[in-house]
Amino acid sequence: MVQEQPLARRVQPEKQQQQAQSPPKDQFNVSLNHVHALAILVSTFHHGKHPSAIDQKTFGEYTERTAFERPLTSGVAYALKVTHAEREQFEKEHGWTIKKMETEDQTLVQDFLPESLAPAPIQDEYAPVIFSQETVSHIVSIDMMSGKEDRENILRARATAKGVLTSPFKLLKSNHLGVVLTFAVYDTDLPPDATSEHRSQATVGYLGASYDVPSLVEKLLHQLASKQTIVVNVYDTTNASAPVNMYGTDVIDTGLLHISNLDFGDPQRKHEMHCRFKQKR
Ligand code: WA2
Repeated sequence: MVQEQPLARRVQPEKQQQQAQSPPKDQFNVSLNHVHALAILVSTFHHGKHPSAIDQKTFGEYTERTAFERPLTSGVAYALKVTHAEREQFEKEHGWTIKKMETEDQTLVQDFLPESLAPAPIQDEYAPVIFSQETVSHIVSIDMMSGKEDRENILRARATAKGVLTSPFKLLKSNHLGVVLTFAVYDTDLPPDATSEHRSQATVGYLGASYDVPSLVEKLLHQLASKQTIVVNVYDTTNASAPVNMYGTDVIDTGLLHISNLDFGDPQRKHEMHCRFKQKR
């Protein structure tokens, strides 16, 4: 007898195949749009309903089942805006303390456990992660404002009401170079001409997605027929005179070089992917 597969299993393989044929540019675009839609989902069903219709279990299942919509991301999470005055009540409600992001001493990946992290020191406000896709569950309870790159992204996302991207930095746990995309979630419909202070005040949280550069290059290479012979370098070229190498090592000139722009969706950041054949042809 043929057993009917669960819905997730039936939909995903076809979708994955469809997207495997799309150029990287379109894959970044669909990922960006879906992360934006997740921010609206949280606004509608978590902040817009009393009681909320979203908890960690729903968020985890929904984001796992829709992972095919964000083909190049390694995980998504939602952090809440918590002021210092609200901290005690927040921690009592959740049954855990807001943790500080530890960026040093991460050489032992297996030692990375949120429960072993120190409480966040006193700040005006915090951005603790309350919901996460299973793939990034290690960031739950961590104050995203205690990490330099995450903090800058949060501030720029809420001031601009746009999807914004960090510079490349070492992601937690994997220790791989990556970037984070952030959308702010607001408690009211903001007029297009709202000031950045108005936007900041109306902010209730931050929906973010991480892109792990080595695994994203791996995914892109698997979509090429002749992956064995292609050498890839990825650069952050935001500062054209000082490109940051994000992936790949020594560059050997074999004569054939193909450069493509990687568009993560934030016009303030520029990236290039350089592909060349390993052997001279
Ligand atoms: N997500 C995954 N790994 C990380 C990381 C991150 N930030 N920061 C360092 N390693 C919840 O913008 C809000 C995700 C931050 C969102």
